[in-house]
Amino acid sequence: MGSHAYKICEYDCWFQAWGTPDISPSLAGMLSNLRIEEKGEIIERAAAELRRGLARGFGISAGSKARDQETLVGTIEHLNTALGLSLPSQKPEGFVLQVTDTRIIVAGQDPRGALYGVYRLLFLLRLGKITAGTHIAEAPATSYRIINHWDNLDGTVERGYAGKSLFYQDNRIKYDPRRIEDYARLLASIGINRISINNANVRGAAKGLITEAYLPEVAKLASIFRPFGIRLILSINFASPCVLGDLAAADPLDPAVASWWKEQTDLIYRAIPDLAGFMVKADSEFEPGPFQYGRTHAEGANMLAAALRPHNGEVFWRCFVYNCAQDWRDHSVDRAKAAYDHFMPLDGGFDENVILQIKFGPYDFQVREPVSPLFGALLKTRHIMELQITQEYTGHQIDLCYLPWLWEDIMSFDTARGPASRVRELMGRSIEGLAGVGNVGLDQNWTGHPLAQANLYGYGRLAWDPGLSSEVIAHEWSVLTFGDTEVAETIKKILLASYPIYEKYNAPFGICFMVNPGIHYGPSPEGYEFSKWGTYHRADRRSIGIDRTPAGTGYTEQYAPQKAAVFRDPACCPENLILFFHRLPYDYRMKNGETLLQNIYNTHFEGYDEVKAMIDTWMGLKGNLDEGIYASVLSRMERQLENAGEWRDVINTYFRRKTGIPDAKGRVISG
Ligand code: GCV
Repeated sequence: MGSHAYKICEYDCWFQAWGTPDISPSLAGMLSNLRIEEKGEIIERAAAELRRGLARGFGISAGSKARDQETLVGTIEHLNTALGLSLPSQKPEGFVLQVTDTRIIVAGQDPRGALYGVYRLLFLLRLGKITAGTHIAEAPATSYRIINHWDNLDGTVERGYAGKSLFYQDNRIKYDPRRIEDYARLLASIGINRISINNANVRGAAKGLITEAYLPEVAKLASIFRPFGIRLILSINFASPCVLGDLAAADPLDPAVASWWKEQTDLIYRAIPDLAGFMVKADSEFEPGPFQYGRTHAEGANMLAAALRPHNGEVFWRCFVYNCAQDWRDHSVDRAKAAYDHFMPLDGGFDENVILQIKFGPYDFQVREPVSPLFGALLKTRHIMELQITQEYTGHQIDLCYLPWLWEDIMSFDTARGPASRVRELMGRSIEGLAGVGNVGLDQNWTGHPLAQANLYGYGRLAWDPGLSSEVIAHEWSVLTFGDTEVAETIKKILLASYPIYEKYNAPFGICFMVNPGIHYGPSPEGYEFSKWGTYHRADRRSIGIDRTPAGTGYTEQYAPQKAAVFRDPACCPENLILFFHRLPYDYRMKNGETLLQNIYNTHFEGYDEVKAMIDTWMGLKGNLDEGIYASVLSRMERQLENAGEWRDVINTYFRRKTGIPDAKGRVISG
């Protein structure tokens, strides 16, 4: 096995000191002579990023002596006018990357495009994909490539597993500006262009973030992200006119409320003129919203949209709206139907600067749930898809779970509404982008689990190009992080195996929510069964699952007819989702000829064994990998094994007790 060529620095993520093995003298010659004549915050940042990347990454120090070899960076318009080039125009934020025998040109459609082109040049250099003759024209498929922080002003991070908040401490905005700049670099390098900096649950001091008490500090943060092409979003509390102002109610149709928001929004934009807008979690999990006043979500969102419109701001209105005070005895309510039921009737009723933010599935970032039926169905309302990069239900960044594997599956989902109706084909058309709940914190390596950096990297790459496979992303990330070595190849394989392994020892076949309530780590088969949250499986001694066909809750009918027909029929329904859609007896025959129960036993035994095998593979890397990373991953994998063992034993025992049926293969399941 080859050894790594350089000392890996976890903090640097996918920007390592790569060295120059793959760079020919002629490329090095061109790269050491940069010509960047354009002025402007982002273009100048692009120039600085190229200089920095070349120096730190490849040891090439770029001077600016005129020679017959050079690298040009600028906007297409500038380069065409100033240098008489005839570069073709690209889509917004796109770029052209051209390499001849004497010249490298990185030309952006706009300054952001040039910045993205610079990062692509650096990464492609490392991936060994730049040669004389390279000609790349690229633009992001989507306009909205957002990271959502669920950071609280006291410094905690809701569902954060990588240390405290990057932005806050003790109800103050407090951060290390160098670190924020490094974060902005990481994000811009994968194409992120917007970031919300506070929790969707706007509680406590965070309610005041939009007031003069905090705005000057928010503005300073915005100015660190700005040169990287990243605009801030603020999460707001719908009841602000009452909480911050002196109004008795926050009724969106009350002119006094609308004018309160207008004034407050004007004030906010005086501090941050390029704020991207507000994110709103309304009428959800105890957050206030328009329902309190008998108003619709369109009425609520449009009122805020009116205040934002003069500033080119937008409302990111979340569709995570459901009854979180359900009676578990009541079988007539199905939480899975909530988002579609609430928002589909409002299609066409939202203003142009309202963007609905829809979780990828109908529940809540479960390990396996179907894609929300709103995608493909909403035709007259702007919307984006929300993913979770932080591993709330996928192992808390203790267990290894490479999320692009799941996201590739989501992108492949065919909504069956018209031609080219796969999610990846809708991206950049009806689905205008992605919002991902971030996975970083103050941990030195950003993500807690060193390999969870791949999830952040993968998220950005997929928002940029939804057609990328999880394998390509894993390859890029592994090589950029670990070098082009056998170590990187092994780590790539470990990543690609990790999601199916996690899924095997988790809640079986799309049943969802068998986690410990509240914390959402570790098994508790009935943890949510008799609670108000609306996520039940109703296992008894014969059967398990909710019938979501027309004979049951009718959720299947929210999909296009062709899709509904697939989900309706257990014989056609994808087996990894079969318990999401159907109530089945334990002796139901799965495609492999074994019963549902036996499949549950099998997958849980296998999941545990596969974690063990993964640890063996990891241990095979000892000596060939940075000792610190090796040890920190190994210690997490050992905790993962414990977790997988807990899942295996709790789930298998639960079903063994319910059914009285032993494992057909005679393996030990506790009594
Ligand atoms: C920000 C889930 C999480 C909550 C989160 C919520 C949301 O319910 O458990 O922590 O709150 O989703 O997306 O708003």
